[in-house]
Amino acid sequence: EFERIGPGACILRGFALAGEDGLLSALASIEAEAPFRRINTPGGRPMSVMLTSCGALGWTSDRYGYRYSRVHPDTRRPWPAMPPALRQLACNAADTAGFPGFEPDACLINRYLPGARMSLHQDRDERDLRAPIVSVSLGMSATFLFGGLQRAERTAHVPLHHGDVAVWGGPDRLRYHGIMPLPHHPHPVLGAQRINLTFRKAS
Ligand code: MD5
Ligand code: FE
Repeated sequence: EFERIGPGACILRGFALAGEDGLLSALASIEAEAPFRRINTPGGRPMSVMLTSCGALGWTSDRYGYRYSRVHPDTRRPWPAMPPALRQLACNAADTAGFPGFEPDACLINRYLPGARMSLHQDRDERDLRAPIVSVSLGMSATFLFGGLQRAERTAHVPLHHGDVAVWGGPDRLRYHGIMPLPHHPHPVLGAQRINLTFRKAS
């Protein structure tokens, strides 16, 4: 099911469900190698979301700002490789949404516990903004905030459920967006958490 929400943005409902088992086992091994961590914003405030990464580049922050790094900030080791099944899912979704030839080199993985949120922001730390971002939602449902190119523009509220895949590219790549605080509605498979994977071409 193809749900267009902007000229370059669409939601593929349930697109990740066919490969759910492979996705969850890949996630478990990434998490074992690079556990979720809470990071602070450059301003020093802890984010409510916990994160990890796989692929050549991982997204982190320190007091100097947000950036992509080739190594985990604590262990100084490279991030876990991007499992082929994950890359394939992201490329299939990008293709389906009209962005053929997507070559992600970073997958940021966010974990939301009940009450966690992500305030309105743009994703602009990637070098090539012509590449789309592919986002896979797992676990508890969330309300996605889809804004405009200016922070003050009104936001549309879009529900995202387990297995949904969203693709943001072209004229929608730099839209402000966020996630409303997560309600406590445990998911039958993942329990009281929401996991979001975002595939990016960072360099
Ligand atoms: C999430 N994550 O559900 C979201 C999904 C992040 C983040 O926002 O930065 O980790 S990605 C949603 C997204 C990405 C790029 C553009 C747009 C939305 N957009 O134009 O709306 O944890
Ligand atoms: Fe974002």
